[in-house]
Amino acid sequence: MTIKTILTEPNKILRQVSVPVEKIGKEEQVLMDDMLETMYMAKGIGLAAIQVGVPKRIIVMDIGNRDKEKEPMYFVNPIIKNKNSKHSTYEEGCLSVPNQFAEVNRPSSCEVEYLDYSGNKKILKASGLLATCIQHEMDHLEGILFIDYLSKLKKMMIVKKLSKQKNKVDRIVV
Ligand code: GNR
Ligand code: NI
Repeated sequence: MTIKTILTEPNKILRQVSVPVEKIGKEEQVLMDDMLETMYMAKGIGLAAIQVGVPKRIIVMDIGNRDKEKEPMYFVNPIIKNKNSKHSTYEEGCLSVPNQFAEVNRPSSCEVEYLDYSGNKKILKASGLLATCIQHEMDHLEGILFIDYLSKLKKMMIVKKLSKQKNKVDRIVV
């Protein structure tokens, strides 16, 4: 398995719309394995393929307790259905927006139809953190980041901070 580099904002690749997977083959399964390992290494609870630079509609998640056994979940070509009209607010973070957190309002529950690791069709009813996380990941497939929901000013401040941070890192590397 391979740890991949997670792309961070600002990066145009993160704004791409990801493409449906036609067939889940070895290549897709290796990608899912690598994504999961990368996500665990970064201490995240979810990761979309575009975050490692691959524009395919693939998501991995594990919202389980970190100390307990791993509970990996794989979503290929997910579709969200029956979004609850009741919303709830979560403090969200994103591995592509490092060290920045903000409250985001989303439907409190939803259903998601998807293919699993082996290509079997599944339907999952999600609520709580699971619902929030799956919607956050679905946004990545459309090129949307949680900071897009914030006020222009808040978003600008975050992007500015991240740009500065990137320049710093570049200087050290160079
Ligand atoms: O690790 C993550 N935590 C998180 C917390 C609240 C809402 C969404 C998330 S997803 C995030 C990992 C990530 O960036 N996935 O795309
Ligand atoms: Ni994210």
